[in-house]
Amino acid sequence: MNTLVTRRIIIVAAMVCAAVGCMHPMHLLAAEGDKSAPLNVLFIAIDDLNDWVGCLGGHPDVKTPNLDRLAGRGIVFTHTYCAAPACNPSRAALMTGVLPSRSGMYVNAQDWRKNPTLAKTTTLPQHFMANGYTALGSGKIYHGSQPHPASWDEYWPSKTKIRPIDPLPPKMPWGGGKAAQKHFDWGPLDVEDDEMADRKVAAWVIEQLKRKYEKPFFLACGLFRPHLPWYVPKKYFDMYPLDKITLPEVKDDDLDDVPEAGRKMARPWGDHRRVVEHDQWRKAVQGYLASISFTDASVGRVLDALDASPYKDNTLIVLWSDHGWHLGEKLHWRKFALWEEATRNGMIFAGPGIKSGQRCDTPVGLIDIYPTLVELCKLPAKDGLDGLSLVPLIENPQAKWERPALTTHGFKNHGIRSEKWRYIQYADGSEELYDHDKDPMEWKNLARDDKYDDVKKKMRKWLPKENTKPSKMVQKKKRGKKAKKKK
Ligand SMILES: [Ca+2]
Ligand SMILES: [Ca+2]
Repeated sequence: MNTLVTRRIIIVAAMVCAAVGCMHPMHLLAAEGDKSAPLNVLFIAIDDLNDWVGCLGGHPDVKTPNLDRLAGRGIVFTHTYCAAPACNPSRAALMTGVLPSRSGMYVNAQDWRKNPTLAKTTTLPQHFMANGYTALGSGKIYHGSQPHPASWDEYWPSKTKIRPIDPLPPKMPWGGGKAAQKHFDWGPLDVEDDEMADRKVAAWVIEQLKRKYEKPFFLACGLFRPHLPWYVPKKYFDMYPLDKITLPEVKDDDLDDVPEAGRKMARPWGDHRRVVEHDQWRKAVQGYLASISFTDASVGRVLDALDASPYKDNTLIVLWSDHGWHLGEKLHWRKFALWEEATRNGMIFAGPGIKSGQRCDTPVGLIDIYPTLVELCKLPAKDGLDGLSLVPLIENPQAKWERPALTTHGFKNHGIRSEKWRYIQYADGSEELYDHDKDPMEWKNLARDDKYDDVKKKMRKWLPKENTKPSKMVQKKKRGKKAKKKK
């Protein structure tokens, strides 16, 4: 209850603050170093990056000096979980502050902009614009095919085209065809870094850091890699020699104690079988690692540009990835599941007022970014946000935090992560329970052991009270013969 009380005090304080007009007059902005001047925001999004980051400890081989450097100058939340393990619903939730269970926005095939609840919300950059900021950005912030022009004053390449096209290898390295499954492919590119779309996005962001602004800025930089396909310049592949790659630890019978609903999410007969049959596992891990290091270098360039800019000391940095990724764990690939690998990702805050070199291991959510930025930038509190401001944890990473992290994948399928437990409940009522103190790989499902009934009961308390039916799909899903017969 303490957290709730504290939060209420913070909200009331923020409301009083807004009411008496302690918003910063914009002309103060020119005065660099003025502690009362509003902070700029550098908002860096990375696509599909799981915990394979040096400072998160998810993979022994990965090299991410720039992400680690950023973590070192602020606070890294080592256990951050997405609201949904897919690009579109995760980003829609983060940018609107509304959980999938409340909005009914669950999967990539829905248009978040036409969702009845989300269409009416004020997005995070819109809230900043409404409070005196210039919002500008480039790259993937919302789902690629669903940009949101109303969120930005300026966007590059344009408000409807979010990024340039990436170079491709002359032929698909994995030989193409059915085995590679379109973008489920990897291999080195014989191009310079600057030819990559992410580098063009970063270069545009860097140019914006050289400009003069009338107002404080909210500057978004959306980096696409390590999203598939894992085509990046060869030097990043060379960082990870094939014979020295560490593969994830996988138990072949891991799905035996997982309910049917979970096995359907894992689809072991799909990607995993293909990867193993074609002897691609090692190469795939190499491609993912190479893509991570490529993005790490992009982040480094942007950080260097910020440090060389007049905004070095009055800009708050937040960096996040939209969800995790499996590379064979639970015989599963990609996201689209409720286990640790698909749901965990990194999140870093750094900048004025944030102590450097901090780590917080408390499970929190990407959903918490909206209220946290609002509080850190002293904007008026925003109603209707499902996240909690993480400021108490930024101030004291050991602070008591009651609420576990919630991830939802499709209607009524939920995963709840506390410090010790992961509890999953699928729409059909079937369950999983893992003890992270003893079983960080989530190999042993304890849900059927009545010894854990109390634990399950406590975890169920955090399931969403409402489950909104999915809003309309963009494309009609292909229906199987069975569904047709029923009609
Ligand atoms: Ca993604
Ligand atoms: Ca198992």
